[in-house]
Amino acid sequence: MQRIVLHVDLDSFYAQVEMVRQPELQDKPVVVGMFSRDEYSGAVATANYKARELGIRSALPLRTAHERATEDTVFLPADKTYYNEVSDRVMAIIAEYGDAFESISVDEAYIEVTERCEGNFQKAQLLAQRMKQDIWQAEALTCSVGIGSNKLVAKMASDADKPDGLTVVRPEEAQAFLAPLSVEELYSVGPKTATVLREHNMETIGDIAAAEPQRLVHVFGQNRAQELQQFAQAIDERVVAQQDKKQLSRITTLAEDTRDVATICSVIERLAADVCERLVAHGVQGKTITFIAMSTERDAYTRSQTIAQPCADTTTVAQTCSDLAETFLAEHDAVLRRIGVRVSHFVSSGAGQSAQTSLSSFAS
Ligand code: TTP
Ligand code: MG
Repeated sequence: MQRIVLHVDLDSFYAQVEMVRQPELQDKPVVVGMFSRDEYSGAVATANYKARELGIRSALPLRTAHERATEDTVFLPADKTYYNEVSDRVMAIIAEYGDAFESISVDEAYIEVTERCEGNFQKAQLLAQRMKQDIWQAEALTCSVGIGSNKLVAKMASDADKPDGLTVVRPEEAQAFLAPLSVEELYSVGPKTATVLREHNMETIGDIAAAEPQRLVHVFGQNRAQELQQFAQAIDERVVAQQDKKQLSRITTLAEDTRDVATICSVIERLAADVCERLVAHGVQGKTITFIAMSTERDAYTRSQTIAQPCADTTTVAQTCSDLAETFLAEHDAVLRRIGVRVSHFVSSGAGQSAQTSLSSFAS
């Protein structure tokens, strides 16, 4: 079956999260910095696209960023704890869409979708659209997605159209897609390697792909030469390493915004059944059950309870979660837009089934 990998990269991540948190920043250049003493010392973590137009980028000294800034540019200190929380929620959504899921950083992940999409790129494109929509609905964040026949192509495809892009590179197009890009854009090529390649008159990835192998071996040695040429020819067999799941969750958008307990509990029942089905398939049971609520104001709440005996049965999970929801609604006047059920704190149920079992359900 044709292999299909997706790479997801959130757009100007820290800055975008701040713009969701403070909508009044929406039309302004926003710079998130790692301040050391004050907002003039340290470096830029990231800048939104308006600030990038002013020449402000990641790693630029904040002093220089201030010189380039306009009067309405907003400088904010990085709030990593908060970005990690948002990242965890987004990653949980992305993980639901893959047969295997591997997060690479706070805002980047790969998913393998070969089996789920039956090797069909059209299906992968639809899946990516649904995933982007889901992330948007849940968190009001945009991301750029690349689809390719391996990690290398998927990652380079996600870079090709930012922000909010979706780029599909089919296997037969992969070499032509890479060929015109300059050598430093190739995965694994840093500034040093790029300089050496240029000294040998290789400017583009296409030049590396077409180089006489012996010429590359002479410069880089057998192993590295082969690796470079394979990457340049869009060959990459690195697997998407399934990370140990520490939790399983299912979140859905309610048919209508509501705070009606009966309606919410009936949706919880459905979500709990889905989560428990997957717990069983993974051969695990969980001790902590969480009710996830997102309000029409886009505030997110969680309420958890740890139970005495780990379980994977729908009745217990649904009942515990419904109790949590009921208590939450009694304490809060929030109207809910999305709700979710999460089970975490796993212990093995000894069923002996593989943790690699592919997940068959999509978040809706
Ligand atoms: P990136 O994905 O490299 O950048 P980005 O998401 O801000 O922008 P893009 O739209 O181009 O993807 O990095 C993710 C986050 O990591 C970024 O928002 C802030 C943080 N970061 C730093 O703190 N320092 C850095 O030098 C870089 C590159 C990123
Ligand atoms: Mg990013």
